Amino acid sequence: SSALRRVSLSHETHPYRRFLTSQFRSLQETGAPVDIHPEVEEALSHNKPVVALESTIITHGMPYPTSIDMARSVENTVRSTGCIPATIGIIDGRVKIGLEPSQLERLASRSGNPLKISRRDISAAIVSKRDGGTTCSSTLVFAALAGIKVFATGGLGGVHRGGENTLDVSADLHELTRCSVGLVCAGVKSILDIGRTLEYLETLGVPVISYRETKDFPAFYSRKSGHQAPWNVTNAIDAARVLHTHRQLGMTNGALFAVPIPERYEADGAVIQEAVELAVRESEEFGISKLGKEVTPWLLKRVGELTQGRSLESNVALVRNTALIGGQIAREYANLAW
Ligand code: PSU
Ligand code: MN
Repeated sequence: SSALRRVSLSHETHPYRRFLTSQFRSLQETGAPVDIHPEVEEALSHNKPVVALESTIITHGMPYPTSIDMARSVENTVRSTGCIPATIGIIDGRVKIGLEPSQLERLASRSGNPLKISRRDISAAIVSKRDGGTTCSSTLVFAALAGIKVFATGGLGGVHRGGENTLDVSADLHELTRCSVGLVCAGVKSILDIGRTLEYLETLGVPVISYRETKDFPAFYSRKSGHQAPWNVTNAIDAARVLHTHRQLGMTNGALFAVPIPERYEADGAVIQEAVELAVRESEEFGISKLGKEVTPWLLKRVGELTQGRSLESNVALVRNTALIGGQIAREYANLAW
């Protein structure tokens, strides 16, 4: 029918579709070592919503088998919102945008000895045919490359405590200035200097938006950090509109949406906070805080030990929550015209 023809025609001529087609073509032409999962490619080319997910949280952020259970359940949460999940990682020197179940298992079990891959590591790790979990920074790179608009995870990296001296500032922050992706997370962990992280994001011009009734910026395990975000939104439509407006105005950087952990985990938050303080002190005492990329995984592991797994339970819950909100935002975004 003519109505159908119109739909498919407008589909082919849709600027987003054209953009993706050229992107895919140039990826193929350069022989880039990137495999976009057929389900993800199908969704992207029909302007169906996709949510990107990172994999350092799987390889270095949680112990096995919690990691694989979390990875699967978060993908299911994304599906429950009507979106397609694209967990991003590196397998045998190829970037996977959307992992097969066996590849997810391979990363989680660490059978291929995966590296923690941030932006700086990407190309050398590929040439060395390594496996890798992608951090927020490298996941942002690949989400943007594929044209995925929303990326959900637990915690963004940030300015480490003492960062004013050590210059240990996560590459995640700077990456948000390069990639036009909405990153949905539960704030930044209190293993970091949250105030300085927000200052740095302000300097970089990254929009920071609390996803709640107030501007309170959440602190991962607890709903409040004591710091304020400059903005808040209370629903997925407004969040999608912010991303959309940003793009309409030609601004090519990303935005950060911070969703507080569900209320029932708030009590655990206080207990976990004590463990965080102890772990940070230990990391300074043992010299861990000088070990670069090892610092964050060490602190995450130590907090898990000190809380006998309670931090892990909260962690899984908050990632599922951000995936749910991320899916809702991605769905609303797909309803907005380019
Ligand atoms: N915070 C968490 N869990 C994590 C990470 C951060 O609560 O798994 C991971 C994310 O992949 C993040 C990375 O992008 O650590 C930041 O590491 P670094 O501080 O080395 O930049
Ligand atoms: Mn660092």
